[in-house]
Amino acid sequence: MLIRVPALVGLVLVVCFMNEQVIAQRPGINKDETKVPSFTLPELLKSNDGVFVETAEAWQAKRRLEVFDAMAKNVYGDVPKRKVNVDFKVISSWEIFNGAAIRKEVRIVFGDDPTNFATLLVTLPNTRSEVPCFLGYNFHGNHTTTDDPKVSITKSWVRNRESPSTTDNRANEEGRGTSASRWPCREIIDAGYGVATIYYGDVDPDIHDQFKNGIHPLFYEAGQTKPTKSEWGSIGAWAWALSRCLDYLEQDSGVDGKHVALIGHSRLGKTSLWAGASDERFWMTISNNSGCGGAALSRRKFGETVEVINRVFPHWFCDRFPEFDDRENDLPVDQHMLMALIAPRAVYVASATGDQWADPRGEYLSLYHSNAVFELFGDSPLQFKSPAADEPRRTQLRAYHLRTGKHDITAYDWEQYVQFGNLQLENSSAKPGVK
Ligand code: GTR
Repeated sequence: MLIRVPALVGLVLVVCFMNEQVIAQRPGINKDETKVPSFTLPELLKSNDGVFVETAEAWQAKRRLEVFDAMAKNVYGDVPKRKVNVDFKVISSWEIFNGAAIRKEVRIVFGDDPTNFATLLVTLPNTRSEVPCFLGYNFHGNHTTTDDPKVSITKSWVRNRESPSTTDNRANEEGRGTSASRWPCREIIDAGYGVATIYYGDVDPDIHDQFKNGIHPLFYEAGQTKPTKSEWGSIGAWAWALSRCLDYLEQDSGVDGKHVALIGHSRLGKTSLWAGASDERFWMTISNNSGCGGAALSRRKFGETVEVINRVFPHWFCDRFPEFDDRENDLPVDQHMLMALIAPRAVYVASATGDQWADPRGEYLSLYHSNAVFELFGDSPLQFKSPAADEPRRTQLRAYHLRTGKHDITAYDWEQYVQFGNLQLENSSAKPGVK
């Protein structure tokens, strides 16, 4: 019997997402704090040669590199060495909000084939000064983040949704504005920030096809057909492309390239954390409900586990990560190290009470367990006990909140991020919208 390839891919996806839902309710998944196993986290400050680093300089020059390497080789994968051309072109721009903001679409071409592109949607206050800017991926296409009829619709593969906003894995007009609540653009602009968003599937479609689509093949050496065991999966590729977005934003005269904050929800929060750890040009990193493989400590095995995430999403991490399925204690790293890699730049972790799958306590604890490194840079320590719901907690460089509600990114979350951004700018005596 002949099965057409698209039908087969569709079937695999349906099974994959059924699996995702079944697993969320599966009895074997622990959502009971008293059943969290006891564990010891890998030492942040102890170098591979056994010597403890004691200063910020030694962390930066020595231990940080070791931690980054271990995190890359075992979890997210290394970026391949091959160099790939990336070109930017502003393809359109127009005014919105009665002239209060300028919006533009920037085409980012990866490699030599001009049809291989992603579109960055940039919205900036219509001032003549450089502004700090949020940068983050969206899940379903730029046109879903706003009602603006001028925003183009991606032609890339998109996940089918229950609503009529997608047809055969292609986006359509019906999807326009359907995720606008996650992108409160007017409020962000009024606060003096710009906002840039890009559809993650333009970079690498979120479907496991053995890395044939998306940007991975551009990096293959002769004869190579998929990333090596320690090379990047999809999260690594998405994170790399955020750095290319920053390359563009640094050139945009309306953006203060030294104040570009990464923001990401869920799998895209995992991505923003890895991008913030990988590229020290990013100013601030925000993880919204990122969970397993993001902010949550893997060793807690609370909610989604390493084994589950690797089974359901085999393309997200590097091929070495599944070696630690149900063997979290053998992992040379844990996610507190991801937080530490961001120091001394600011990091914000947010959880939601209704999102136990992402392990809110574990998300807080990885921030807490990064104390040793942040303190080297003069940050105050976080206390062990998690804050109560809707009571954000901040140090100079780190912040956390547990929002009441479900797995989502809401106006409340954004308000906290903008406030934290303002505090960072005040501390560095730069103000939004002012050079
Ligand atoms: C879930 C997955 C999580 C999280 C989430 C999302 O199915 O288990 O790790 O990434 O998807 O991205 O919405």
